[in-house]
Amino acid sequence: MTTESWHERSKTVRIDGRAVVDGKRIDAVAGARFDCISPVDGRKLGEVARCTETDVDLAVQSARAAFEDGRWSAKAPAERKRILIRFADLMLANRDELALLETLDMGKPIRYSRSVDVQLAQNCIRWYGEAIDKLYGEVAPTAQDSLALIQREPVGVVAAIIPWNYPMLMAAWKIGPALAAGNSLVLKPSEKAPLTSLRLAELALEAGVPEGVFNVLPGYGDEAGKALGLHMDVDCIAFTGSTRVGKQILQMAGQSNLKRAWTELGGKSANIVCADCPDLDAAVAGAIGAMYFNQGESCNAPSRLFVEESIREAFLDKAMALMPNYAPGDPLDPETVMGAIVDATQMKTVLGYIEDGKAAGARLLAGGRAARTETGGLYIEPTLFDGVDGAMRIAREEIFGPVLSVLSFTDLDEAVRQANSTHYGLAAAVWTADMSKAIRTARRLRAGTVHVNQYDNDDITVPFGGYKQSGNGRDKSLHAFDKYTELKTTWIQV
Ligand code: TXE
Repeated sequence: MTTESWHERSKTVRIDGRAVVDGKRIDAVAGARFDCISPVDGRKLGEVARCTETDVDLAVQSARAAFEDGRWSAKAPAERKRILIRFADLMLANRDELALLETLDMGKPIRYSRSVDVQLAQNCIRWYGEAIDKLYGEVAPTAQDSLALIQREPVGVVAAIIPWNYPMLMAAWKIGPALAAGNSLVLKPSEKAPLTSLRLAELALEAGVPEGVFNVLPGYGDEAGKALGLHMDVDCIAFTGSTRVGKQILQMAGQSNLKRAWTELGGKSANIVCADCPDLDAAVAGAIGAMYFNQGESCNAPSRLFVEESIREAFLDKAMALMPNYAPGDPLDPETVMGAIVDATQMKTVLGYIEDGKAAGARLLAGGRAARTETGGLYIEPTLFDGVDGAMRIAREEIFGPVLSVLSFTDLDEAVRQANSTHYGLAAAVWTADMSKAIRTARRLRAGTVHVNQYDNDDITVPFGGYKQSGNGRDKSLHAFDKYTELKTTWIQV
C-alpha cells in the first residue's frame, strides 16, 4: 500500500477501546475512559476504558470460572492447537488492520508493524499452538514398587502486564504459551498502546477461544495493574516493563497470595567491537541498525557501544555515514525506518537524557533534537554521543529512545568489566574474528543473550530474558512453559 492509502485507511479504521471480559466488549464499570492519542500526528484516535479494581475482579472471576469448568483447560491439546493456529491465521488475514492500529497507537513505522510485529506475533501464537500436542510428561526412575508420573498442569488464572514498545509482540509472548498450556488469561496492555491487544482478544474469540479464557483490561498501571498484582485469585503474573515496576510486582506477589511472578525488565546492553572484528562494515551496520530500530525503544537495544580505540575513528566515520538513513519520517510511509516516540512523557525523558549527556561532557556527534515538529507528532533525531564515560547517566541508565553512547577501550578485560558494571543483564554482543576470544568473552558477559558477530538475531525457538535486574524467567521457546505450568508428581503404588 502507498503512504496515501495508509493515511486514507487510518481515517476509517475502527477504534474500539472497550475492555474484553467474558467474551464481551464492555466499558469499565465506573464508566471512566482515557484518551488515546497518536504520537504520529497528535490526533485523538478514540477513548479507552479505564479499568480499575472492580473490572479486575470481574475479569478474574470470568477467567477463574472458565478455568474451573474446563472449557479450555480440559480440552485436548490437539484441540487447543487447532484453535490457536486458526487465531494465528486470523491475525494474518487482518494483518493490515493490526499493523495500522499498532503504528497509530505507538508510532512505529508501518513497514515494521506489518512485516515484523504482526509477523512475529502470529508466528509466536502458531508456534506454541503447534508445540502443545508434542510435549510429553515423564516417568521418574523410581524403585519397582511404584510408578511416579511427572506432568505439567496449567497454573490457572494468569495475569499479564505488558509495555508499549512492542505491544502486539509482547502480548503474543504471553498469550501463546499461557493459552497453549491451558490457562485462562487476563491481559493488561500499556495505557500508552492498548489497541492491538483489544483487537487480538476479538480475533481469539472468532478463532474459537472460549469466552472468559482471554480477557483484556485496558487501564493504568497503578489502578488495573496494581489490582492484578495484589489479587488473591490470580495464580501467576507475567510482567514486561521497567525494573522499577518489576520490583513492585514481586512485592505485590509476596504481599498477596504468593502468585508466581515473572519479570522481563529493562536493559543497557553492551556491544563490544574489537579491532579484529571480521567485517567492520557489518559491525557498524549491526550496531546502528539494532540501536535505532523501533526508535531505540527496545529493552535489548545495544545502547552502550564499546569500540576498541584503534578502530574508533574508522568506526565512527562509517556510523556517521549511516545516520541519515535513520532520519525520522512519516510512520505511514512504507519507506520510513524511524517513526515517532510513544508519547510526550517519553519524549521529554529522552530529550532530558540528551541534555544530561551534553552537560556531562559527552561529544554530540549526531542528532540531539526533536524533529518533524510541524506534524504535531513526536519525533527525535537519531542521536550519537562519543567520548562517553562509564560513570555518566547516559552510559548507565536505560534511556529507551534513539540515543547511542560510544565508549572506547584499549583492554578487553576492562571493557568486559564495564559491560558487566550496570545492574542490568539483558543482552550483550562481541565482535571479533578470534573465536576463542569470542567464546571466552561471551562466557564472561552477564546477560541472558550474547551475540557474536551480529546483533538482534531473533527466533521464537530461543529463550529471551535477563540476568540481574533485567528480570527472571524466560519468554519464548519451550522454556516459557516453565512460567505457565506447575509440575505435578503422581505416585502410584505398584
Ligand atoms: O513502563 P512501566 P513505562 C522502561 C523504559 C521506559 C520506562 C518507563 O526505560 O522509559 O520503563 O516506561 C504497568 N502495578 N521500559 O512507564 O511503568 C503499566 O501500565 C502494576 C522498559 O511505560 O513499567 C504498563 O502496562 N502495573 C521495558 C506496564 O506496567 C503497573 C518496556 C509497563 O509500564 C504499575 C517498557 C503498577 N504499579 C518500559 N505501574 C522493557 N524492558 O521492554 C505501571 N504498570
